[in-house]
Amino acid sequence: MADYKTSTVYQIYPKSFCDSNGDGLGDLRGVIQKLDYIRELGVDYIWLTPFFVSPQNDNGYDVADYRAVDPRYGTMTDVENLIVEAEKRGIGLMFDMVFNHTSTEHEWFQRALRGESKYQDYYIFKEGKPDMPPTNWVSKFGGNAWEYVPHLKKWYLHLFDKTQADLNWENPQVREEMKDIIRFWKQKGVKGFRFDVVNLISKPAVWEDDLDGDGRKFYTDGPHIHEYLKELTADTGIAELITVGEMSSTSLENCIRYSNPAEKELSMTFSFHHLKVDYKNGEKWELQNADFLKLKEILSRWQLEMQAAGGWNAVFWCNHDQPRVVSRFGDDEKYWKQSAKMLATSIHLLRGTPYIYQGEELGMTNAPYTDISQYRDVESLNYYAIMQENGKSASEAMNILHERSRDNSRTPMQWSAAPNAGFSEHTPWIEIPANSSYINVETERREEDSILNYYQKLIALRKQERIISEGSISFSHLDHPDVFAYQRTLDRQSLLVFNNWSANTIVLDPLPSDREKILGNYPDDRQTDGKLTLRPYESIVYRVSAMN
Ligand code: TEU
Repeated sequence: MADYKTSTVYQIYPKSFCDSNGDGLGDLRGVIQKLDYIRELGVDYIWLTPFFVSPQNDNGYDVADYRAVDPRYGTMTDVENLIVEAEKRGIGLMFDMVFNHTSTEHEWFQRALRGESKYQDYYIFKEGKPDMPPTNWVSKFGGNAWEYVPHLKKWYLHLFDKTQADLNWENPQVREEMKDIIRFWKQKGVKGFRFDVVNLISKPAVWEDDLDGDGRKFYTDGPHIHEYLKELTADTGIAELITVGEMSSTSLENCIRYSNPAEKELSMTFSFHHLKVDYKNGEKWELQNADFLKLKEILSRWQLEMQAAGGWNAVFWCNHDQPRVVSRFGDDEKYWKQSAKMLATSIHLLRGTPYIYQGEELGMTNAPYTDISQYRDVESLNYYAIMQENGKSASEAMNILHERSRDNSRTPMQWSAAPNAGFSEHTPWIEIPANSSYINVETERREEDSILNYYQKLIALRKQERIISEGSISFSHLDHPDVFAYQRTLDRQSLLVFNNWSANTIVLDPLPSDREKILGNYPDDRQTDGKLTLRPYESIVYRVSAMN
């Protein structure tokens, strides 16, 4: 498989990708049916979100059997066929390992409930009184992070939903179980692993209240996290594969350690600080306009410090938890096409491995839902109630959901203008936006200037230009209110990347005379008297002899 520095990863949320058996749910055979489309994109890996046996309280991030395929998605034979068929097309599969917690329907947790102490020690159970949780920590899905089990007279920890019980990684038997799960899928030909909230697995030795927060300071990038990752990687041989850790509320210092090859932990990390610049006071459920200067500060700092220290970023805007980037940071109406392409250019030429979330390459938008009954996500439904308990009106809560809900990225993939966007012959499990009439694969394949065709050019460019995967990076115009600009340099050449994040027309400094335009999201290159003019949401990439 391709080296992760020249690769692009395509994320598939199977429940919303393609329904092959007409039940309204996407499935693994649907993914197999679309492999030629994915190959046409030019990507190297598919990150498949969990399809393992699960009660689906968190759409599969509540795993009840790590080695078995949930019948909703298909069979083990389907998985094996998917791995083989993808490999035939030069595509490796990256599976999603949810190792911070299991579903409370997992056999281990059920045996713990039956009083088996071995399995109680697989989780974080604490004796206590029914009205006194061990700490005041708050679940990331709202409410208490502890659930009381009356017949055991114990609490168990769940950083997410109460049906997602946190595993006790301090227990060597738990670590061995996790390694065996990795070995099981590795020997089936899986070529990569994404580790879900993996920086939360190491819990503190002392359990105490958080007097000024929700408890995350005690378990985020916890005391033994680097030891556990080194052990997991060394004992399973996954250093030869592509691995990425989802790092919730992490630090740059830790991400350097997680991703520097000398540390033998992971290939790269997902961090989310750049995706909180529209969170008011850092709160997801409080809206504010995106702070563009802060976004550039975060992106440039992480790029420069990871470069200096030998770390490696996953670079991305979208995933199954985030709103659609063209609605969030672009303009999904007047400048829909230009801004979607500009956002892609902004991220794909950075130093790191780009991730594309299904439908992002089409410019799919947020869901235009108007009623709470249209939402499905456990986090969204919980916070719809919590926001109103905290004084927001129902319409204010709906407005916030429209901007923040994870369902924005979980509407079905838009394949065509046909009913149900070609996703299914049956009513889909979640509603499809009406704009699937023009935002879809079939339509965009036919359009020379489509967002889809632009993504293909970007993906191909990473393979053609070593300067993108190996070059150094530096930034300019960091204090400009509308422009995100950076330079990539290798040997005697530089790429100059300019992105106008606004509807304003911008005029910048004179350009080197030896410039060669290699990419842009407008059809022509209208430059006058040596200055650089950027039209609304315009991106331009020039090759020049190395800037000093
Ligand atoms: O996400 C963890 C995570 O950081 C997000 O869920 C975030 O906390 C949430 O959206 C609030 O902003 C991973 C998975 O990507 C997510 O789908 C799961 O729900 C979660 O872990 C629990 O497994």
